[in-house]
Amino acid sequence: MSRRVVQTVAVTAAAVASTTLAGCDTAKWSRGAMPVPITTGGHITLALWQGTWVAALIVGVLVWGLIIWAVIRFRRKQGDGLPKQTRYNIQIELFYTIAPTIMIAVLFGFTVKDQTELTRQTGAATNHVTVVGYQWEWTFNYTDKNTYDVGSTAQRPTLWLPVNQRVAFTLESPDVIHSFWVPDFLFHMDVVPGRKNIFEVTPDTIGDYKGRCAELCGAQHSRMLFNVKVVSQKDYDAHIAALRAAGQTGTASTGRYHLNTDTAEVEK
Ligand SMILES: [Cu+2]
Repeated sequence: MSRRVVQTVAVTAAAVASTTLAGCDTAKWSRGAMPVPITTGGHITLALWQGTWVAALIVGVLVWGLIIWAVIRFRRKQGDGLPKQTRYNIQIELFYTIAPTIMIAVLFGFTVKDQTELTRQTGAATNHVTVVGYQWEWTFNYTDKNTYDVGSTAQRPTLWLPVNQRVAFTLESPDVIHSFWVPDFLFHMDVVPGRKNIFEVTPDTIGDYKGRCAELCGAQHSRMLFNVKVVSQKDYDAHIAALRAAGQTGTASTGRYHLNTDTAEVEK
């Protein structure tokens, strides 16, 4: 390869890299475009994501290096004859079968370990929320507080959670499969009719966040949005008291909705 070609490639690569990286949030790059986790479990997911990328990059650099080395080292110098052909090389075939199998096994092992931790039920939750996802809204039943909140077409529902308190979610659906997703949790779980899906989280950062349905559940799927507020225990208690004062006591449970696409509302 001539020196001029090498220089052109290097300059182009540097220009592309600098324009791509300029203006990008470097912290976001280090998270692999993931949001900042707001739960203790979210940090586990983020570490798995970052570790997988690092492992993939190491393998990628090795493979790209070997490809470039082979292209340069074995480039055709003269004549049209084929170079020496290699086939049925048992060592190489064993290597490229066993090496990827080991890589996948390692990734699988870490994934199973983290998934087990993320879906572990400690039984130590101080708050219990039964989430009902239905076409096309969300209801949040604060079951141990005997109160609930429900969304309407006019107003998105807001899920309130006290900071640093373990919360146990039970997910229910009276119609089709939805998926309860708070992107900043770095976690989502399907909401399946006839099943009670359960998971726990501990939110550790006060703030306002967004939630959505992550399963294409029908024509108005895009309408299934909700807000999440992680607040101090004092603010949480005040909000629960306000819901009760507004007459929202008891449970707005599965199967008690008018499943009308335009006027989904709770029947009390
Ligand atoms: Cu949905």
